[in-house]
Amino acid sequence: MGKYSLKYLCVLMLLLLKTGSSAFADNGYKLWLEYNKVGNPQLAVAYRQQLSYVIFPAASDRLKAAKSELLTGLDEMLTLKPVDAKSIINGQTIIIGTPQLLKSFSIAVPDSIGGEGYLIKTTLIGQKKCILIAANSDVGVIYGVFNFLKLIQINQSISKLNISDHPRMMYRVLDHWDNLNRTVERGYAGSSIWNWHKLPGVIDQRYIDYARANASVGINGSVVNNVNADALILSPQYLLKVQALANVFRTYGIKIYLSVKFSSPVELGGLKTADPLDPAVKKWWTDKADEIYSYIPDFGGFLVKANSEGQPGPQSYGRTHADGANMLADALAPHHGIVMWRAFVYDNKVPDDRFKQAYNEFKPLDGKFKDNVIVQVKNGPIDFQPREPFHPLFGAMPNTPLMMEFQLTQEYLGFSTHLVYEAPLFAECLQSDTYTRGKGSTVARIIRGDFNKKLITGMAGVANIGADLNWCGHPFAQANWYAFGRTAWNSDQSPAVIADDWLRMTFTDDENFVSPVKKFMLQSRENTVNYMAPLGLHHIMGVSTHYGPGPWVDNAGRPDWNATYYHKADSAGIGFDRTATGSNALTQYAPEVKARWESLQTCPDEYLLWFHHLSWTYKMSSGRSLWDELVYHYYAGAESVKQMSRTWEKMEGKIDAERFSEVKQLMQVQLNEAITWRDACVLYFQTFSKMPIETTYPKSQHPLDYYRNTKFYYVPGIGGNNYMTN
Ligand code: GCW
Repeated sequence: MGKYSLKYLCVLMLLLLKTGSSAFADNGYKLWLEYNKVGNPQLAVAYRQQLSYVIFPAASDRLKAAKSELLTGLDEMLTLKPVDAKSIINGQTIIIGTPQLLKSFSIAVPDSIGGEGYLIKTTLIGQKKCILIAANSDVGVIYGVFNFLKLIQINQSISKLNISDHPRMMYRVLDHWDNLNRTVERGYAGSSIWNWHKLPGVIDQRYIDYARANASVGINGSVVNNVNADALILSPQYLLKVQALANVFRTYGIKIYLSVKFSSPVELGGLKTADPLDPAVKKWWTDKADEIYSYIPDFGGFLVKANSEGQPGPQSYGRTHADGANMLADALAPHHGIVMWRAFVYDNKVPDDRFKQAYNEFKPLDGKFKDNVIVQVKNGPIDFQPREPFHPLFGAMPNTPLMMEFQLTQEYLGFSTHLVYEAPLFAECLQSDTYTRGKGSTVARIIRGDFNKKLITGMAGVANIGADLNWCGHPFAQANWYAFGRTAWNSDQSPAVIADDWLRMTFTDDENFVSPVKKFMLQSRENTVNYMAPLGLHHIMGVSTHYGPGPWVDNAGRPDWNATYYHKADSAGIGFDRTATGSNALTQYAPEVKARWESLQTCPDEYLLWFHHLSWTYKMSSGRSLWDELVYHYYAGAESVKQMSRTWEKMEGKIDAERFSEVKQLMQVQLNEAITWRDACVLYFQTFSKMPIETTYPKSQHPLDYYRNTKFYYVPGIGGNNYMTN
């Protein structure tokens, strides 16, 4: 091949790569920060014109990071390198900064946007038109820059901007369930991104990109280790590694937190006890906190799982959760750290209904926690099931800050082979009305402190991130990380808007792609509820691995780990009676909520079997019998996956070939697994109902025993050598 033709080919290749041609591969590493070229030529010209000059003197690390992001984004999307300017060129300048810089241009930044908020607006400064990004702090500037870049990513006009935004929640935190040996509990995207062995010496580019991605959606905290914690994390050797991560995160406004094991004073400190009221124990934690802050001056604080699933805790010494949390809070308070104390507790004594335990243990402690403690409550009362009613603790502890805990990793939503967009799940819980402060006291308003301004506020998401090239295992699982950040920032944002932005930023702005794909994203969680656990069924997955269906599980280590404990199917019917004739868990809700869910006239189908045990022939509002309705939902769920994959096939050529093909294959796996869920559950429940499955439905390919006897080896999400099975 001649010299020129080779050069020509290279240039052509580069051009094609730059335009994001769908013929080329994209492994998804860049997440929603793809910074695709702006395809519309007029728009690109207008952007370039308005952004020809930049006034952005960046002195601090954070401002430098913000500036570098801005320049990278503009270069990648517009092939634009704006000229660094000192004065404003009319209509062609973007000016960015905090009050200090903006003072010289006589621009005031309003206090109302707070420490982390920002303004993005078109304005006149000395008769000259320009775009202004302003914030009260460096981190506010970072958020402003990311959101400005987003406008270009989603191809919005920047001619008349007037945006003012700030986070509604103080602590917006990812919880990693990552072990020090790099396994990830309930992780489905490869091993832990934290390479503890190479830390602190080697700073992987991933840590920086992780922090960038978080900052782009306003996440400001990261708990880097599993709540089933290893005491070693507090050893000097590991604290040095944690410090190295903290140094990376700090640039992007992210604080580092650690999960701590309550027995650390014994395991690490050699004390005889971890009793929170013991002076030596208190001293141990106070000294430990001082030591941590000597490494990491802006350390965020501790996350604690205590007296739950075998973890040590204050109750082992006859003390309460408040005693334990407050002791740690005292140790952190001089440094302004916080304690996130989890309410996910259920003890071994097997209560009448696990649903009620957290409320029973925590409600009496309302108002007894120190100001820097926040109680972290899972969205529902059992455990991140495909659908749960909101946790009855929301609204029940008016004098205690409650931090929402959502699970982004899809432990109960099909791991990383099922496309499930979780924003509708978040919204369903957050918009639920607790009625505890009258009509309209939604979960969102409770946790953001609308009814008690003194409280600290926060939201946590159990991370779905691993060392897979695309971070989250499934290309669409990235949307859950993204949506979590956006929701924690402002829980009133609609799942549709978030999905729309994410699709445009991650894949393409092509309406013929965005619109059909957004539609199925919004439907995807309901699909999965349908083929896994419709009508309020819950906890019917495989034992221990939590993979695949396991409605027959009746011999797990504890009664409340059995599926049969929850569905209670028998010849008379199915469902958990939580009304007055049953466990009476409904009394934990406000009277309005209780009344609605306990009456069969008003209880929505979605929650029916959460609260009622009903006969197989019970007549549903659709006119079908309960049995027929159940079967209908299982079949509709699997069918919807088929429809989704048909829509996806039409997307070929609209995005890069690599992610197109990966999603296509994953959808086939999802379909097969959905059919397995459907057939296994329908056949199993039929052994009780003894009622027929309509002949128009496709028959199960296998008998029930086939599903019961199928073993799955090396299911991801469990550490160590635990390779078995259901
Ligand atoms: O649902 C259970 C998970 C455990 C997890 C626990 C928790 C980290 O199966 O793997 O442990 O919840 O939230 O503490």
